[in-house]
Amino acid sequence: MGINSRKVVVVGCGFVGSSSAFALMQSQLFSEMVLIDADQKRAEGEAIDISHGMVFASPMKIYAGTYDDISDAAVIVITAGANQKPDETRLDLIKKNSRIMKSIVGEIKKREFEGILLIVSNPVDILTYIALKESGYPANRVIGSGTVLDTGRFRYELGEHLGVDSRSVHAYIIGEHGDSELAAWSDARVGGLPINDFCELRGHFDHDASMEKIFDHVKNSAYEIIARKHATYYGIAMAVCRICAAIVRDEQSIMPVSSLMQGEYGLEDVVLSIPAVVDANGIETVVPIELSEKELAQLKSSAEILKKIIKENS
Ligand code: 6V0
Repeated sequence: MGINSRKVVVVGCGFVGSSSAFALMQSQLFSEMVLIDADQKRAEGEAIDISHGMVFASPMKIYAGTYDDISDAAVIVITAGANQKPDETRLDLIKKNSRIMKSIVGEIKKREFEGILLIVSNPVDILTYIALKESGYPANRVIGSGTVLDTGRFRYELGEHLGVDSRSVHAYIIGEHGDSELAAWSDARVGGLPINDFCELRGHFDHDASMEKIFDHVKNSAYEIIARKHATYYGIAMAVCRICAAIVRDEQSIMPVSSLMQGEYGLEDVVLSIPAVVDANGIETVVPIELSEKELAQLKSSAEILKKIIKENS
């Protein structure tokens, strides 16, 4: 059937799916958007509501559809599944959401879909691994949103701390999108300067304490938001939009999506986030940035945690 590069599908129209759809409508990246949810009425309501914003953005077709509408889509964004309740970790969602992911990928697989699967539901690394195995698609076509959001939060926090535009901060959160993630401090730069040099330029000298505080904020921000408003969705919606842009514009942008490790850092058969070049084919190549010994050990331990969970649940 071929790919219509201006068509996107969002499966799951809860907080994350509807916010992503709303952001995608405003982004003007697509001319057709299909919304699918187990609760068909919910998908219909979101499609109508979001369509009413179109006159203030630009024209496109938005409708609640079925899996028969997916075949020519460039990207299918999957956000279906339970979200974290206060005091739940992302990994607590595994049983419910892996069942949902398998059923959705089963439906997709029955059709001739040749585009990119973008997994957002949590635990995102495990569910991306499941989607990859269930679909049988090549690894470049199955991507998780991974630590793109966490990295956005990290750059935001660093930007605030240093009084600099967060877009001038180049620093990554890598590993699991969850409790075992880590900050790749040794690679972090601001405007080309190693991060500690930029900190000193701004009068900050207590690096260890600041690094710990900033990383804690980033790692715990989902918990902080959920404790206050029971879900997180705007940040991830923008991250979804950013990843879709890299795909449909064939941008070759570097972002820490989660993807299958194939020997990088000695890791195999596990999905987690390290920076990767993202283009129309999904993952063009991963970019194994240089890590300190401590960071490498943390990354390996994050991979072990994910592998153990995959093993326990397969
Ligand atoms: P929500 O508001 O409960 O929405 C979930 C939606 O999924 C509901 O509308 C359900 O009807 C629908 N759904 C359930 N089963 C199916 C199915 N089989 N087919 C189609 N639709 C189905 O949850 P929310 O939108 O808040 O969260 C969705 C997922 O995103 C959760 O797993 C979150 O943990 C995850 N998030 C991931 C983030 C990331 O960075 N990757 C960030 C925030 C949330």
